[in-house]
Amino acid sequence: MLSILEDIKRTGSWAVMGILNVTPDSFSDGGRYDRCDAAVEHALSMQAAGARIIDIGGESTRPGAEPVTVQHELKRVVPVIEALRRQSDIAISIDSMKPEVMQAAIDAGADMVNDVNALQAQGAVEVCARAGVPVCLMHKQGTPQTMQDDPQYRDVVEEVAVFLQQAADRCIEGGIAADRIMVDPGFGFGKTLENNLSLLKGTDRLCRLPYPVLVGVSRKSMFGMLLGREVDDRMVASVTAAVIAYQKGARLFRVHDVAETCDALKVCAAVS
Ligand code: 7PJ
Repeated sequence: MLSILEDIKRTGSWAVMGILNVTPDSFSDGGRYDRCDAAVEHALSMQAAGARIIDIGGESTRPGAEPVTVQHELKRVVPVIEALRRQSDIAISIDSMKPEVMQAAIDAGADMVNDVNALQAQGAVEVCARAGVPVCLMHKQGTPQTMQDDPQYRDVVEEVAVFLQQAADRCIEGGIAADRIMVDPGFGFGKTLENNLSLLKGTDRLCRLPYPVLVGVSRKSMFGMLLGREVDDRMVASVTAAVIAYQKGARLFRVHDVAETCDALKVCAAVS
């Protein structure tokens, strides 16, 4: 994982992170072995399609989603991380807000931590500092339960940039090396459609921070609002937004449609 970040900083290369949700609503019912098997199979297919990182999450952070306990989250993610680690050397990211889950995931073979809460939970910075893993710090306003109720900003791009810089400062003070930090504006996390579009347009401002920028726009509701399309019909919009973010300096892309995004980014890189 560290070499991916070094390449991005040294050569301006890019990387796609494939999304692997192991939440119950993402998988059909069945035995744990089946679900774990299916999850690993999907991860390997995303690797074959060009993903260099697999982001494994066991708690839905979609608007209105209910929180899950540490035990539940661990039961969902740890077997999948262990099984994927046995079958592949791909970089594994744990998508969690909980330090206990981060630690268990790292012990099971995860290489980085992706936290939509920017390591603000008590003990989260310590876990990541001690393990020496790269971290992705994301901005959100409010909690997943309430964040879409009435988001408010004076200048969304500036406020997100300041938040991310302060989050990074806090991590560095806590012992995380600066070269292990990525930042993410958090599309859809306490943002209106207008806020999301401002952030996409302002990605170049965020890329002036001294950290690689990761964007997650894949299939998000901003495209539902803009286009009136259902979640399974937002691939072209998602890839287009990834291309725009790339042109403005983003280099890490958290996506569902790995092959299509990789094609688009290869074209971008060939002319940049
Ligand atoms: C993001 C995420 C994102 C990062 C989710 C969804 C919601 N992590 N986890 N950035 N989104 N870093 O995929 O629709 O945008 S969950």
